[in-house]
Amino acid sequence: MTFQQVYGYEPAVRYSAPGRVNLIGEHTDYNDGYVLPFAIDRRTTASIAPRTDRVIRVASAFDEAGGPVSLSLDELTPDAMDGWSSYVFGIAWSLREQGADLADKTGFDVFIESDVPVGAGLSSSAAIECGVALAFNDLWELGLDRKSLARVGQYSENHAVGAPTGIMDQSASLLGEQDAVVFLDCRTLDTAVVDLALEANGLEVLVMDTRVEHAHATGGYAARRASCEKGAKALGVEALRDVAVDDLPRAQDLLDDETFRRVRHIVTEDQRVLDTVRTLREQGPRAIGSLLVASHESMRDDFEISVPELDLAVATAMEHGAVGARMTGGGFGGAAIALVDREAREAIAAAVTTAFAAAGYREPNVFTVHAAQGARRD
Ligand code: GAF
Repeated sequence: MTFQQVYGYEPAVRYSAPGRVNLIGEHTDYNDGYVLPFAIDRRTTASIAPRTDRVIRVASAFDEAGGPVSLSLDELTPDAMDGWSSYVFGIAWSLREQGADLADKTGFDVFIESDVPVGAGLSSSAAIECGVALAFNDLWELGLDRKSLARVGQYSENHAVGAPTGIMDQSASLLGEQDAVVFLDCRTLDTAVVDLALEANGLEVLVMDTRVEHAHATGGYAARRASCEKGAKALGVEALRDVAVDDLPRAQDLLDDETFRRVRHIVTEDQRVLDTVRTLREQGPRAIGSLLVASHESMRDDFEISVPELDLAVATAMEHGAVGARMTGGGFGGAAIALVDREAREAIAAAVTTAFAAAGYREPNVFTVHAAQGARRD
């Protein structure tokens, strides 16, 4: 299915935006903390043509129902949207909610294609949101910068799609740069681009998608967020970002065991992000392996968002010589990453696949990713 096949004419413009891998800094974004993601070389493309009325029509290559779904700019409310098309309509709604005047704007025909795997924890949803946000911002001449567009995407995800997520994924998709990670302070939205230098060091990042499906609109993600808010309140801070590693003994006295372990993950993870940035700058990527592994252990034992498949992928990669490995993204399924020597890639991928078969798990999808440029007009 193509734009031409759905709408009967050619699109005027194409915008694309990438998925992301988070190198380290998990669940720290909604605690006003630090994250270190990178945009990947898997992208979503939005082909678009302006219309003369106020209707937005949306279709996609992956929607088996085929025909476009329509919504007028005058009917935009979260209740009027459902399914994957709310990732597109939600952006128009969110732009308006964030103050854009759409009163004299006209709509678009939109067609979405993507090679970001869905449900793998690689932010296929943020890739749609960010490509569409950049396109609508340009075509409607709204003049928002990329950090504001990340907020628009997060607002849509939170209130139109209904997942209580942070700002990391949209920031990575909009601000990513080739061969670099995005160091983001989620309180101030200050960013620094940090060289990843994988190629110069003979390294690659392997994604090990467990194909265990997760959904952040329900369940564990929201529960973890609530635990963090409970911990911050009990400790009298605005957000867990304001708790230092040295404050943890006092926190342990004040909190129940489960809340304390959630807090400990966030506080130590923020520190690991800072340590990873310093290590990358001073020593290069080969020196960050133990930080990645410590992050995984903290998510497995303290934050309890891993699953046996993710633990097996990480353990097998490490046993077969990975420099470091950890689950990436929100957890409860999805993917782990391993930092590996280029020459060891095939052997580690094969070992993970063999270990999954031996454990009776679904065959994992193992592939290499590179740090790529963020959202752009193609
Ligand atoms: C998901 C969310 F969308 C992000 O905001 C972030 O919280 C992540 O899980 C965990 O670090 O990807």
